[in-house]
Amino acid sequence: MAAVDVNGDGQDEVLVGAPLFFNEAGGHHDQQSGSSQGVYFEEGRVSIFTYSDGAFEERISIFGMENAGRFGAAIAGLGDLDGDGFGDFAVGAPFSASGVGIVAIYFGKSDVESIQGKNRRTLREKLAAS
Ligand SMILES: [Ca+2]
Ligand SMILES: [Ca+2]
Repeated sequence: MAAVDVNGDGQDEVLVGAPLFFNEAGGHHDQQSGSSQGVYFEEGRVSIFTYSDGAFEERISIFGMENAGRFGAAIAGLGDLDGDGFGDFAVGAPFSASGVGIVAIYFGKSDVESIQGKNRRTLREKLAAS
């Protein structure tokens, strides 16, 4: 869990990781088995909540895209890494990439719903080399 102002409005959003979150594979394809039928796809999830008027609202969930990678096991705010005024954050998936682990970096946006995988960079290669 982490608090990051991802949309730059001066109020922190709350990021909640659910590394054991699973789908009964429907929208996602299991790269390891090559199958997407009848398997539980344990991909992990990070949800971003905004807070206003005394209530939290879930705005978007980001999924790990890899079975049993434990995406969301760690979340860390990075400040404003790229200097665009929106808070950025890193999500760890310690069992992704055949157990090597990846760190995915996401960049904040004014529109919280637009924070997605295309927006992400991974540190997989650097971690694998260390
Ligand atoms: Ca905010
Ligand atoms: Ca930023």
